[in-house]
Amino acid sequence: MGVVNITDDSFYDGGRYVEPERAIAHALELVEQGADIIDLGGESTRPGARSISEQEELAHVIPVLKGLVHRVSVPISVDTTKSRVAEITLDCGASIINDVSALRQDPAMASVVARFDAGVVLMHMQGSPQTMQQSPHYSNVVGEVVHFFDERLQVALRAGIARTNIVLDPGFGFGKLLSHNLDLLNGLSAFEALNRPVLVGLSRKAFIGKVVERPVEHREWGTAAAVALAVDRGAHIVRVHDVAMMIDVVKMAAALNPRWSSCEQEHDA
Ligand code: HH2
Repeated sequence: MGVVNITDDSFYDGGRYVEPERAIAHALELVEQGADIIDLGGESTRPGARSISEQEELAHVIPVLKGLVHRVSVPISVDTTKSRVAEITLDCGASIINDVSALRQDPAMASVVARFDAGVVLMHMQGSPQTMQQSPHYSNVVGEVVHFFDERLQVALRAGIARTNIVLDPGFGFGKLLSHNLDLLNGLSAFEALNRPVLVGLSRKAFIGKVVERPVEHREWGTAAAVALAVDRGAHIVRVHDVAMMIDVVKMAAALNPRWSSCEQEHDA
């Protein structure tokens, strides 16, 4: 999943793709590089980010979505917590809603996703983007995130979302200290029990910066190591800024793990 943030304050690419033509060109480039999904974001979720209105978010996302939808064959996902943004973007051709609040922020979100029969990413976060890094606390982060997914899956299913449309994401960096992020990455295979694809968003995140002691623009090697381990531990989808680089990392990590290499052989057969 290649990330395109149409914002001025995203933690890595903020300000680069605010003009629709630039965002469209970047998304086309990511598809060319091998992205299987494009994730469009109109509002930053970085710690302390300013909330924006529905109108502002739509003004960021819609021109880019409209410019892309007939030019790419990969599914387009929209990173939003607002049901009205979901509804309008799904109507304009998006097919996945990436909701970092896991359907909790907007009570109408679940029914919109169900009505469009859309894909949905349910991400774990402790707190909200405004408060999440103030004092994250867990006694067993992996167990608590599994429990959260159990509960959110029930909510999604009760709202009429098909089980096969749901992807789970432990939410790296969202209300987590370094040790929590490392425990989640180490324990990623625990999510297999939930029988849904697992998405990880590790790309250039602050916890990687803490380990490698580098600013955001020099975290690609740290990201590569984390992505390789995530694939080895069962991640099905990796959300990244640097598709060209990470596609080789994913291919190599997948080739080394019988779980993924046997999938490939089935496809080849
Ligand atoms: N991370 C970010 C945003 N959206 N969605 C999912 N499902 N998982 C993630 O880990 C995730 C996400 C943060 O990254 P980015 O979009 O690059 O930054 P910003 O939120 O500042 O726009």
